[in-house]
Amino acid sequence: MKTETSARLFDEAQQYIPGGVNSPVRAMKGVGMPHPLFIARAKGAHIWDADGNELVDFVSSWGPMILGWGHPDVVGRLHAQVDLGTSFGAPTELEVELAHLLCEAVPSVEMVRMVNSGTEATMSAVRVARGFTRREKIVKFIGCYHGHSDAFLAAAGSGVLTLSLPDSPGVTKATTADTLLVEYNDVEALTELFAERGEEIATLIVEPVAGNMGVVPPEPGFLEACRELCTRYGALLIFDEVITGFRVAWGGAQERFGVLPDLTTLGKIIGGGLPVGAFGGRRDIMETVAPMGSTYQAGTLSGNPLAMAAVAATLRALAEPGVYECLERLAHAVAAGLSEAAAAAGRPFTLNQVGPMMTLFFCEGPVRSFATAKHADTELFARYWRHMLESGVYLAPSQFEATMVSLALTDNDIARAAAAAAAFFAG
Ligand code: KE4
Repeated sequence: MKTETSARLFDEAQQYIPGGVNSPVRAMKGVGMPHPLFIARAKGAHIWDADGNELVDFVSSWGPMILGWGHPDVVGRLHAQVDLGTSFGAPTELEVELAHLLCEAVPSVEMVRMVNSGTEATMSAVRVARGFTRREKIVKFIGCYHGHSDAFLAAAGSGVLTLSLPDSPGVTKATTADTLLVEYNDVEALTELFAERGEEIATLIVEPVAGNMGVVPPEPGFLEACRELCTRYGALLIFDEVITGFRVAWGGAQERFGVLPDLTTLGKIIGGGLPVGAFGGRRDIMETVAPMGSTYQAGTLSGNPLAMAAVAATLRALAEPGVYECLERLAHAVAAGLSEAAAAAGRPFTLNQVGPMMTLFFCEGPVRSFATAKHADTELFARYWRHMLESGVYLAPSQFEATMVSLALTDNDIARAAAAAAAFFAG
């Protein structure tokens, strides 16, 4: 596959942008590429790189593009808004309409605040939870990613239960000392932690379906335990639905699994490809947010009309009857194509899937936590990823990310991916 233009652009990009990319995972280091692909345009479920290579996309820009690219309603609404003005720094009618729509759609959300990224949403939700409970400790799960604010950049420390240490230069020990870590799906360890420190815990934040260690579904009882322990000890439960929101169901994972958090964070899909995040939840909690309450949170471009135009068009398209049934059908076809290929070749693999998000792990299962996900053969995954790319199929360039299904995928696209995977595993 010719990629000279991407190579040239990468050489130049590295002079002016750290690592040549504006977000690390785009560098494609996890799949042994000498340089990332620079993308020129996209339409439907297809992308074209700077060298003109056409690829079937299963990344969806890490989740947002669930409608595919160029959806006429989204494009039309954006064009119209450009002529009306892209940002006023003042409230608009559209923000009211969308706040109402989000409160209708997400079961536990009674009030919502728009922000500009998933990181802003989770950072703000944790601050609100700490302000509301007047407590400082937060609980997160190893392998879950909630954006790059300091409190979340914590690595498992030494053997002491849940001790965490900074996972990045620039993050202080004092910050991560308030972050307690537990393995995903480990109800026993979580229960033990709450028994020991429950009175100090402001909030537990969880990806209700983990997507950042590869896809790891909640085992039966796990989300219920998170809910019950938070209720029992007076902590707030935050569902980080930046990936799962409007992906695994119209009402997100909380609708699909029937567990209601106190706060929910959203991003990705709701922005339809523009920078949008949101946090919301119980009215009594959200009323503590400035200017109504004293917990401060702000943003110049929060709720800006251009982004809200994309939100409105995207959510209206997703609200159409039959959309999520169609997504489930497409997702199962993708999963079948990939897993049958591996099974036919007798290769060890584990497919984890929750509707339109999935990961094919290159190891025996079950993959139920980061500790087990780490058994995956990342070298083999990298060879698989490069084979799929050469076959015209663009997957997330990391074993520890998700294959995202969009409504724009055709049966031909899915057949192409299945054939490419079969060729790889048979090789
Ligand atoms: P952003 O700040 O990147 O919009 O969202 C942070 C975030 C929060 N919560 C969850 C569950 C997330 O998955 C993310 C961001 N996800 C990564 C990839 N899985 C974004 C890709 C990137 O970092 O470039």
